[in-house]
Amino acid sequence: MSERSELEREVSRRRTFAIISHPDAGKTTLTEKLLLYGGVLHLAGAVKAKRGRANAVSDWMEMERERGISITTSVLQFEYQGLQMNLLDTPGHADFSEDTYRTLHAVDGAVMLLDAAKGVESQTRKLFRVCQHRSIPIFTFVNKMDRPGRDPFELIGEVESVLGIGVYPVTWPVFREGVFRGVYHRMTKQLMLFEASRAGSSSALGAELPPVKVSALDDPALLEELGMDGWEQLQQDIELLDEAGDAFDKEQFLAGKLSPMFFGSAINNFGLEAFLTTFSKMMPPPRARLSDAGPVEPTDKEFSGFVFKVQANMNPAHRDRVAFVRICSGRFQRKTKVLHVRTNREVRLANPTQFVARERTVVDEAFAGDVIGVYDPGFFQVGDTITGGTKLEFEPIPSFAPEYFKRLVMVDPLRRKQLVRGTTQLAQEGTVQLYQPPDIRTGDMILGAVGLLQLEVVKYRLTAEYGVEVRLESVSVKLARWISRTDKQPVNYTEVRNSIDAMLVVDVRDRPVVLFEAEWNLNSAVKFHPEYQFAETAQGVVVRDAEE
Ligand SMILES: Nc1nc2c(ncn2[C@@H]2O[C@H](COP(=O)(O)OP(=O)(O)OP(=O)(O)O)[C@@H](O)[C@H]2O)c(=O)[nH]1
Ligand SMILES: [Mg+2]
Repeated sequence: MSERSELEREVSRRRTFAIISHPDAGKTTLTEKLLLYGGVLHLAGAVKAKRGRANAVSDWMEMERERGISITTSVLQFEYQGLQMNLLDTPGHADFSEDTYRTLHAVDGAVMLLDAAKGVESQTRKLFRVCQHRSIPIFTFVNKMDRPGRDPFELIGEVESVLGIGVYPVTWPVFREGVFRGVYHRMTKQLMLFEASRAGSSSALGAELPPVKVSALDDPALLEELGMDGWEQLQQDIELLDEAGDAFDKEQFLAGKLSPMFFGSAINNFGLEAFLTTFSKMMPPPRARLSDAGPVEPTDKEFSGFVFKVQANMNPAHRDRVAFVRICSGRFQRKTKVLHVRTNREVRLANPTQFVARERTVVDEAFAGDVIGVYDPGFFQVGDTITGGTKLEFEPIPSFAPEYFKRLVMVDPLRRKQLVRGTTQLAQEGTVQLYQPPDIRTGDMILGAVGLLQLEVVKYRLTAEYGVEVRLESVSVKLARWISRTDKQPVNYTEVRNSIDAMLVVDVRDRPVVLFEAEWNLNSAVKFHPEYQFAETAQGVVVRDAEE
């Protein structure tokens, strides 16, 4: 087979997507169940109680396991029906949303989870907006159907009105006396029933797949299964959907304007097979990505990709750092050199790996659409482009101005070296912003974060991963802005210090930042110093919730 057609074939079987939602909707649970269907996990059902779920594969970080929440995005690869899936399980908590925003840059589609009882929640709204900004297809999965929830029609209405997107229900929930009994697939016109004894159970079921019975909607046996009420309800619902709803419009779907909706219960494996088989048919392969040199097609022969995440200490035994690369075009081959565009250096990507969470396998080759991890000696930054030689750069990934600030105080001054290493690495990862006075690296360290929990993570990880105890003290800083000159000249630090009522510091990449005590100081700086720009993001677009 020619190289060209092999590349095309490989790219066409890549599917790269993120699972997003408000905290606790069940992303990690769904992730594990999908891996189970992909044959990767022999023991799914590891996400049990909120705490102490020692086996959750994608929540590998010590603190995630203790608290039962996801703190950082996890990358998981599995094969399903000949497709190579790259799944990214994101954290739901708003304090970690920067991580999720970056991840959304790396995917071609998203699965948005809703809790059946809660519908569209605040964080769902924000993340959805980021997806919309990128015009990627979005699937909706209504989870936790095993529990009393809202009316499915009401949920559709809420998604449509709150998110401003069309909804096409692909599966539809079926009940018997209010208990979730199965789903009807409107495209294949099949009904899948779950074993009655398991309906309503909320406990993880272990590795087995639940038995599924398929029959047609007009099967008289159905009456017996669902009872008169359930049977009538189903006929009515389907009739209503067929009459009132729009037909499925593929163009709208691909543009992220129409979301196929599914119902189920991740923890019980209910409705997942119907979801996954249809998802794999609908989810598109990688598409062209924008760069400053124009669109880059995934089937372009030259390799290209960008770093969307850097993560230190994934493996406590190695204490190394991994840069996550989304491949945008071509084929990646181990041991070949690539161009690191920002520094204009040729680098050899060492230890390219694919993941099931923390488990790594070395890969010899990977294709556009794949997410791989590469060993990072310390020079990769989020947003960096790498190519086979062409000098192009993909769209920048924004980093946000923090809203919470703390002064970092060491408990044991003898461990300063470890502290500097730890804070620098965590800041380079993007876990937190680290501010220090320019030039003097022995001065105060100030941490800035988008959410308070981020600061706790830093404190925890400094102890767990670097053996440094720290105290976080309050500091009178309210706002941080990246400062640059309107005329693009370099910023003169002395001039800034003399003219602007703020603390001048630099971030971990040596970019000047001014820290203001109050909104008022910022406003006056903006007003009286038009020669400067005060930016809320280090680069790129601001994706902010308008209501905030
Ligand atoms: N009843 C019920 N509970 C579920 C279902 N799916 C998940 N859960 C529970 O919901 C809780 C949260 O699940 P996770 O999978 O950790 O949720 P998440 O969305 O990954 O949470 P974050 O990553 O912290 O945002 C856990 O206690 C799960 O057991 C479901 O289908 N039914
Ligand atoms: Mg999670």
